[in-house]
Amino acid sequence: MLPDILKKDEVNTVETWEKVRRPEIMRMFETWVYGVTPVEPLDCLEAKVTETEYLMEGAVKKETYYLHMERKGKSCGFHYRVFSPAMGKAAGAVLMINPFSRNQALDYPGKELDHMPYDLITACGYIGVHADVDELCADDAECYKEGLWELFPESMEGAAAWGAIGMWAYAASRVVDCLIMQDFVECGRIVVCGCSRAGKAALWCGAQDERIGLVISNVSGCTGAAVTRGKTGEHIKDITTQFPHWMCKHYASFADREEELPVDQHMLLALCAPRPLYVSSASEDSWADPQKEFEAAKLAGEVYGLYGETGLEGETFPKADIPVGNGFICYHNRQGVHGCRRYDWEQYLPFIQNHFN
Ligand code: GTR
Repeated sequence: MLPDILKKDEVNTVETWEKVRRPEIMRMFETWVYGVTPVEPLDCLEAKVTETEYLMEGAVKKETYYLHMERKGKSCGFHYRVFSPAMGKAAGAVLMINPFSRNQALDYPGKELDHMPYDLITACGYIGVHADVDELCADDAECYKEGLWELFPESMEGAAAWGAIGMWAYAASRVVDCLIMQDFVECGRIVVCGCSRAGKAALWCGAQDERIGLVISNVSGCTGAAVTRGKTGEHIKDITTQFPHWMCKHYASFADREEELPVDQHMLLALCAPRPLYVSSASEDSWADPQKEFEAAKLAGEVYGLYGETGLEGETFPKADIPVGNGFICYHNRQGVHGCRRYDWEQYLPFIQNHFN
């Protein structure tokens, strides 16, 4: 049985959601799934431009930044690229978490223009930001602790210590700090997005960082947007065996006993409320399970309802390439395989424009 987000209507006001139930669900995700994000401040957080170039005959400015962090004598950092429309202040920012830059074997994020389509994003008047978060936490069970982990040694003990997904989400929030500090965009007009493992990180980032105004999950599947109980394809046992460094150690203890996990992923989506949320799947991606991603997106609507907003109520699982939802939650199941494609962005961008403009 799925845990009930609103405890069978026991939670029926925004106030009890925000003061009681939401913090309770946050704590459960920290403790049992992604691990605890440290709250201790950094001693230094600084982003500097290392390279500037112009693309598309000068229509797009590309700046590469290095974000440097320090705490208690240790330091680490990573690069992110900002693609800006040449004219005027941006109407918003689309931040794409990219943990794939070191891993050449992963080709499904596709070409840069599929994964970070700066031409489409800047044409809408937004900046596109592509953050190479694996530079501060490698996607590697052997060495993921070399980097960001070392900045918070005291909070990193035990089975609820964070894993790579938590660290990538944290890194994305530090990019948000810089975008706001440098006056690129206003707080609340930042979208966080990710494909697959980065989609899981984007959802966790959006749940924790309420400065993010809109959240997009692209094929995030198991431990991302898909309800775990009853799903096809990847399960806790598979993900924690293949990628033991992604989540906290507690999570692996729920392999083959998913029914006992105090949360399920529809509750993670609900933590985005009342901010607009887009979930998308790919029709041939049964490992991620499109039906269960849709189910989670639909269930999350209960919390949007508390705020008087519409989710996906009344919708049934759609045919491929038919986007559904015209409120605060939208969904599509793109025809094809796992990955992020231009088709996906062609649906996300009007959704963002609808809510930001
Ligand atoms: C799958 C993996 C998933 C998903 C994705 C990825 O093979 O099992 O959990 O996140 O690919 O590599 O990012």
